[in-house]
Amino acid sequence: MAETRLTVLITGATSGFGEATARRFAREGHRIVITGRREDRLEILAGELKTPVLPLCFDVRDKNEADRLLSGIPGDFAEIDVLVNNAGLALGIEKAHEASFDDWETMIDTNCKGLAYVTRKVLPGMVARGRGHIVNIGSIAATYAYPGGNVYGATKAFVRQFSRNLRAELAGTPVRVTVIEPGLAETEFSVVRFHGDAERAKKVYEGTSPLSGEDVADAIHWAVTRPPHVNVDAIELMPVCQASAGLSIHRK
Ligand code: NDP
Ligand code: 8X3
Repeated sequence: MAETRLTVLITGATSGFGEATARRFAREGHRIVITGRREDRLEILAGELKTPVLPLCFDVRDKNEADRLLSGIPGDFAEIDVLVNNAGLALGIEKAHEASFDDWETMIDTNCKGLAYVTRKVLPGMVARGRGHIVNIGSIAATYAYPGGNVYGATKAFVRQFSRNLRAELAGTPVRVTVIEPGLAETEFSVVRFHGDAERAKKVYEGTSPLSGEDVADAIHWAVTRPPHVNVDAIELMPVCQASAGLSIHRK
């Protein structure tokens, strides 16, 4: 049992970083609210975590449903101490002039608008209670451009700047804000990006030692467990096999 039991809400806990983060905090006895669209996975995870767990099945793009469920969080779970805004996705790797606009809209609606809805809903309680920590999951794609990164990278730049602005606005309150920006990590991310093509997704990680969900959960956990006067503003982490390669020059 943790010395201080926190209530931790993690969006997108049905796989990858979110699931690993739920398991990490649950191991220490914290109360966990897990969310995602796949109800079966939420139920299975809730059954496996040996700590109080509340599964909330909703799509972060659905503002009304997010409002309804987050307003109705019962009893002990209602006072969120830590919000991990993790739900998100990349769709497609085509260059901008060939990419699907539907994919772009889905990324903007999920990674920007969904994250903003959940934050707007949870943040007032944190400020009123005088405690709380928002951890936003950005990406190295916010900083480093790559072909096919177009709107995905831009949504993650939104996440980074939104996090910085929250920090600026919350100075003077005890509420903390962190943005975590991972690089190559093997989760279901690439299967989703390639619209379910698991073979193509596997190739992304061939010959590499990518980050795992647990590596990112570890960074989140570290940021959250610093002393209350310490705000970890940002963490950028990559696997050792990855590095920013700088600018490219196209020659005729
Ligand atoms: P996964 O695909 O494994 O997990 C994504 C999670 O987000 C799932 O639980 C999914 O749940 C949830 N999710 C997606 N869309 C929605 C939605 N509309 N409503 C609610 N939940 C949603 O990928 P990762 O764990 O890798 O990704 C987690 C975050 O990390 C994302 O924001 C991603 O952009 C970011 N990231 C990933 C990197 C990587 O290389 N893997 C690197 C840097 C950042 P469900 O489908 O059940 O709704
Ligand atoms: C995921 C990392 O480099 O595939 O955010 O965009 S990358």
